[in-house]
Amino acid sequence: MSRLGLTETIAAVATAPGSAGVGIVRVSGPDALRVADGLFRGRRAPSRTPGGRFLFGELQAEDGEVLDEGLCLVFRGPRSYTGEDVAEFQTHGSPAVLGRVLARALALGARPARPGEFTLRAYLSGRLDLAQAEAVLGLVEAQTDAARRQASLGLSGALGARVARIGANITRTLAALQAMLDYPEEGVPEEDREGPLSAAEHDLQELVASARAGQVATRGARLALIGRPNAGKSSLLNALLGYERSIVTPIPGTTRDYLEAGLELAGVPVTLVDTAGIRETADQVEAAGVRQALSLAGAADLVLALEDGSQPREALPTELPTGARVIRVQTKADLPAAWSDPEVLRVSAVTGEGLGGLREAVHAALLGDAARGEAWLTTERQADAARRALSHVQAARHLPDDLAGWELEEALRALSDLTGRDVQEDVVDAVFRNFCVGK
Ligand SMILES: Nc1nc2c(ncn2[C@@H]2O[C@H](COP(=O)(O)OP(=O)(O)O)[C@@H](O)[C@H]2O)c(=O)[nH]1
Ligand SMILES: [Mg+2]
Repeated sequence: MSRLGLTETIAAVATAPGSAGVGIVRVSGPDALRVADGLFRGRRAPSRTPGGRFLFGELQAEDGEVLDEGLCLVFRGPRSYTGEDVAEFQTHGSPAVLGRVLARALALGARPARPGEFTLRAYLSGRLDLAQAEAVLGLVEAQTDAARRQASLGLSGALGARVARIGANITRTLAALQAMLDYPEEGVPEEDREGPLSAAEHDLQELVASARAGQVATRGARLALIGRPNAGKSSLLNALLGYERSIVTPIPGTTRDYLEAGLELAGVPVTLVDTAGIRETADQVEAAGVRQALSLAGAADLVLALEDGSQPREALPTELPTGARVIRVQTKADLPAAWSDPEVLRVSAVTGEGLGGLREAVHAALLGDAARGEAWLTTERQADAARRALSHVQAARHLPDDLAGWELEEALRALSDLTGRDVQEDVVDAVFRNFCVGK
C-alpha cells in the first residue's frame, strides 16, 4: 500500500454488511467536506460547520431524490480519527441505503478506501503509532473480554508508555557510556550502567513473557490431552465440554486419530485436542496416532498430562516434547486411588470433582504470568521486536563499555520497531493488510 495518495479523498461503508438499525459511511481527505456538501442537505452546509458537530438532514442522489434521512458528523483535521477532514454519515443500516450513499460519495470525487486505510492515515499523520494501530484491529476483532481489554490498553498508549520506560533506562546507560568515551578517565558510574540496564533487562523479560498471554487472549489457546491409553483423556474432554464429543470405551487404543473441540475457559477461547493414547504398539495406525499425539503436544500452548489414578503409576514410554508446558492430572478420582502425589491435580470425569480446580490451573498457566493491569504484547510482530531488544541488552551487559554502546543502540532501534514510530514500509503494509475496509 502506497503512502502516497494522501491528497486523495477516500470513502467506505464503515459498518458490517447486512441490515442494522444504523449504518455509517465514512469519508476522509482534503475534499471530504466538499463531498459532504454535495451529498447532504441540512440546516447548514457541512463545509460551513465547525468540527466536532453534527447536522440532521437528508442524503440526496444527484437528481435530488432523497436516499434517506440521517446525520452528518463533521470533523476537521487534525482533530479527527485520520487527522484529516472527515465526514461521517449515519443512515439506516441497509445495504441498499449504504450502497447508494457510498456511490454518491464516489461520484462526487472520493475513491474507495482500501482495507485499513483510515487507520493507516491516522498512523501516517502521527495520531497513532503502529502498536496502537494494531490495537485498533484488536478492538475490531476482539472475541473475548481479555482480548478487548488488551487492545484497549494498547490503544490508550499504555503499551507505548511501558516501552518508553524501558527505552529511557537504555538511553541513560548509553549516555553514560558516551560520556565515558569522551572522558575515559572518569569511567562509567555503576548506578548509570548496571542499575538501568538490569532494570531494562528485567522489564524486557516481563514484556516478552506477556506476549504469550497477549496472544492467548487474542487468538485463543490449544490444549492437548496426553496420556497412556485408558488414562481418561476422552472422558475428561467430554466432561470439560459438557457433552459427549469423543468416543469413550474401556478398550485401550479407542482414540487413534486426534479430534478437536472448542470451548471458552475463563474468558479465553480454548481448543481442546484429544489424542491417541501413548504406548508402544505394533499397530501401524495406532503408532501413527502416537507420533501425532507427541507432535500435537509440542505445538500446544499447554499440555494436560493425564495418568489413571486407579491403576499403579506407569510413566509414559516417551518423553513429552521439550519446552511443552504441562499440567499433571490424576484421573478417576471417584475410584480408590492407587497412588497419590501432591503435585498432581485430582479430577473425576464421572463426578466432576476437581474440574473447577483444573479450569483455574489452566487459566493461571495461560494468562497468570502476565502482570495484572499492565499492557501486554498482542502480536507476533511486537513480540519479535521485544525479543530482539532483550537479546541486545543482554549482549551489552557482558561487553566492555566501549563495545556495549552499539548493542544498546540496536536495542533502542528494536524498541522503536515495536511501537513502529519509524519502520519500513513493508512492515506497515503487513499490519494494515489485516484490516477490513472502512476501518
Ligand atoms: N470411574 C471413572 N472411570 C473413568 C473416568 N474417566 C474415564 N473412565 C473410564 O476409563 C476408561 C477409559 O476412558 P477414556 O476416556 O476412553 O480414556 P482414553 O483412552 O484416555 O481416552 C473408560 O471405561 C471410562 O469410562 C472417571 O473419571 N471415573
Ligand atoms: Mg480416548
